[in-house]
Amino acid sequence: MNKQATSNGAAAADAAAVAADIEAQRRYRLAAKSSDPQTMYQAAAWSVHNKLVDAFDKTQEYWKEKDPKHVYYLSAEFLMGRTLTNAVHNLGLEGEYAEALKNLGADMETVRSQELDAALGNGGLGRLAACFLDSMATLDLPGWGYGIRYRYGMFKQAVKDGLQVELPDYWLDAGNPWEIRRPETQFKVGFYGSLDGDKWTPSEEVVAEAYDVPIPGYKTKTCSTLRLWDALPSSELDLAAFNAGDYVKAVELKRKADEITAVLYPNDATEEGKELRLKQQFFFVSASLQDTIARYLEKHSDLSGLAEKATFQMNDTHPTIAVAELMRLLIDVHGMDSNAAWGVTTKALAYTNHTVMPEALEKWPVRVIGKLLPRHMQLIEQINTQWLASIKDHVSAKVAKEQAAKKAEAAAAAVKVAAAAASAAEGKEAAAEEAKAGEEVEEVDLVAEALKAYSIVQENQWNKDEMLVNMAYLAVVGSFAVNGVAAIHSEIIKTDIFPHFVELFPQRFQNKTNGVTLRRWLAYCNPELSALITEALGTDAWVKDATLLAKLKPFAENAEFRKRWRAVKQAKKAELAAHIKDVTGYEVSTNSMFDIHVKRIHEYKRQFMNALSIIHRYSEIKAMSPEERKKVVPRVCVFGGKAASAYYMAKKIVALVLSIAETINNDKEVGDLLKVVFLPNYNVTEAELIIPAAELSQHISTAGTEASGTSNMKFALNGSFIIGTLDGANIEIGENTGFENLFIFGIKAEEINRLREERKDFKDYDPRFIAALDLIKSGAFGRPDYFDDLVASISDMNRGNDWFLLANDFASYMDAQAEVDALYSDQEEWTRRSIIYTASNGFFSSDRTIDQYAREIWNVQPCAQP
Ligand code: 26M
Repeated sequence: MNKQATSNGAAAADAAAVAADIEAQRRYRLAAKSSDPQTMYQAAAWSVHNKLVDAFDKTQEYWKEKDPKHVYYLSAEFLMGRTLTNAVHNLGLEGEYAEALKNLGADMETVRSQELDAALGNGGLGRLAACFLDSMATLDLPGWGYGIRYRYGMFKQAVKDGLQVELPDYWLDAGNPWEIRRPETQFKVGFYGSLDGDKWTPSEEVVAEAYDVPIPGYKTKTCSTLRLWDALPSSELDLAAFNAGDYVKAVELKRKADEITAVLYPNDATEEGKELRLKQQFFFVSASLQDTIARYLEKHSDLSGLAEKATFQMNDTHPTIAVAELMRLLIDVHGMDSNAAWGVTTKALAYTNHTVMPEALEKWPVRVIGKLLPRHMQLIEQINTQWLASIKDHVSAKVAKEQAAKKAEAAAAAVKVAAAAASAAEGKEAAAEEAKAGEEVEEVDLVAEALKAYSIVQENQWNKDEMLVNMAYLAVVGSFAVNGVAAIHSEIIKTDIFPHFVELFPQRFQNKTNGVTLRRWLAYCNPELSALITEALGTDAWVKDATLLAKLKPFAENAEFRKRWRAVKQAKKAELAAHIKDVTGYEVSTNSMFDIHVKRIHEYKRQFMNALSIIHRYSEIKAMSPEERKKVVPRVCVFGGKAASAYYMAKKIVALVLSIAETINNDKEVGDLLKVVFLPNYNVTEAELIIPAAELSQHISTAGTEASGTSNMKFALNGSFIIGTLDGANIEIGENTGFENLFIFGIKAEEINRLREERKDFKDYDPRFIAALDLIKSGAFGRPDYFDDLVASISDMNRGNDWFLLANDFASYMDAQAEVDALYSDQEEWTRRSIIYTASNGFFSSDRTIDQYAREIWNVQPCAQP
């Protein structure tokens, strides 16, 4: 957007100043003479760092003085990606930096590509947190992110011998110019130890030290912070050990502290129940709460009004130990009585749910919490006891009502039976007596039984000897607001996950449909399309006001505009094609349709179903005459995504895609009609290259399983069509874009329970589905044995039994694919609708999402410097 800025005198002067600054950084901070790309990246980054520090200091001073209410976004993950160009863009200095680097003999593209991704997150949830930070700053909302400074982020995925291998992501290797270490901001965090009454003496203690990552808003002075905690050995214990001459113990303390922030757990759906993970969660939550309380007490004399100045938004259940920790801090450290503390806690905390997958819902064994955090386990038991007591009347009434209904039914039935046997009068009497018998005793048991459904502490259904803390229940009880992340998902959590809680407080449950930042996901990852949009609208104001994108709609009817739109897509496809050649060696034609399926690999996301549809397409092409082949719409099917290292089936899915790619791409008969590519190491930076090049993108989860999805929004905003199910935010994208513009297929969420029960016999499945599986089994793609378990998971009644219903959806998926091909053959119409996608989906800007959170949950107002 600042491209033209360099042509005027002021900007040229600015560029000269920037160049001088970069030079100074190289000379004095790096003491480097070389101008290799890495050095130039470091020098440029440090110069941007300084500008961010200025903006950051001013913002934080201003907020300190004004003391507005803040939101604190507690998240175990922030998937930030690269910072340099994004920060430069948000500072409005793109032209200046490009010019300055040019004058120094470097070029922006080469320099920018030196930066390693900050991948402190798994996928959707972590990237959402990063988009939210960008929007909070852009909207001038007083808000901080709080998380963990992992030294190893999400693993790097490489492909070796046709399989995924995981490599450590030591992202801090070359230093991190985007953080400010705060040795003056430290808090102690204790673990283990013993309880004497309610007095806890931890036996292990570490120090949390803050690192601030400045978050610049777009075209605003506001620069907020992401505060990440590192763990150090507690200096007192450390010194004591050294003084006692116990060198080994001192080193051991250091190792224990290091371990806490060493690595991000690379699971995005399965709960492992590892003690270290709970330690991480408590570590960052405790430090963040202590930090907030300390700042609050600088301005206020007691903590009773904390919730008027702070909301803590819990990003999934990962920070849910905050419910107990805030209670502990208020009661044990600040002397508040427990009722008052509960009042403050439940006014300060809010919880976002991101999944309905049972295996992802965190349940920590009482034993594990009790050992690591004995005082917290005691508090959770107390919270639970009080909670169950407070709802006992409600539950008794409910049970009594249900019993009365049952009795009336039973009595009516008895009357019928008796009437048939003897006289009606005798029958009635007998029925009434029967109903009375043992009634009192029974009802007490029934209430106790019914209360179990509301209990935060519950039996492990797989192991009756173990009790678990249901962290989602703790979050719901401890929060004033609970939200899902798309309309359908917010309904499903009410009916399937928390129905008992909805009964008690329906107002607590809300929806906040996810969004993505248009800065990173349109303006900056697709500058060509952005320039075209800006030219058409006559302003770049859409970058901050996404509703303006709607004004693009009339341009869809303009043939000249469509031609230019197509040209941009072609250019982005060419960039991706070059990248594909680079990393996989495969040559793909930019005349083919670019069909993209990128996201974490998971059975519920059904990459396997896409692979089967490709196998079917391949078989069809193979069976065609040369004449028929001329009518085939050529496709490049691109996959990307990481499989959690211990996720057996997901790894097989990656292997399958790699195998079919090898067979199909080397089949001369097929040529450009079909290519399959697995792009390794899908991450934020790869996404920025892939998404703008997409023409079709796949969001094909089993209805009711994908909470929202956020890449679907990014693709839609970049003019890519969606083939997908009625799941997550696909539904709202359909409402905004017009369902006629999406390729929707498959069953509906409300059908899945029924379908799971009345499964067809395998031999009655769609023959194309069976044939595709047979081709895998035949060894057509190599390694038939290796894929046995994968094939069995969707075809064997005794092994998985197609839990995600691929077979049910396959036929309608293929129909939708046929529609895709038909429409693609009409490039004018395709392009027209592509423009409609971009024009229709401004709603999915995270600015809108954050504005809704601020108004409807946080009650936080913008606080911009004049
Ligand atoms: C849990 C325990 C131990 C280790 C890791 C985890 C864990 C980490 C991340 C579990 C789930 C995690 O992320 C889930 C996630 O990314 N959910 C996605 O959230 C997006 C943002 O709301 C939604 O768009 C996606 O639909 C949803 O799958």
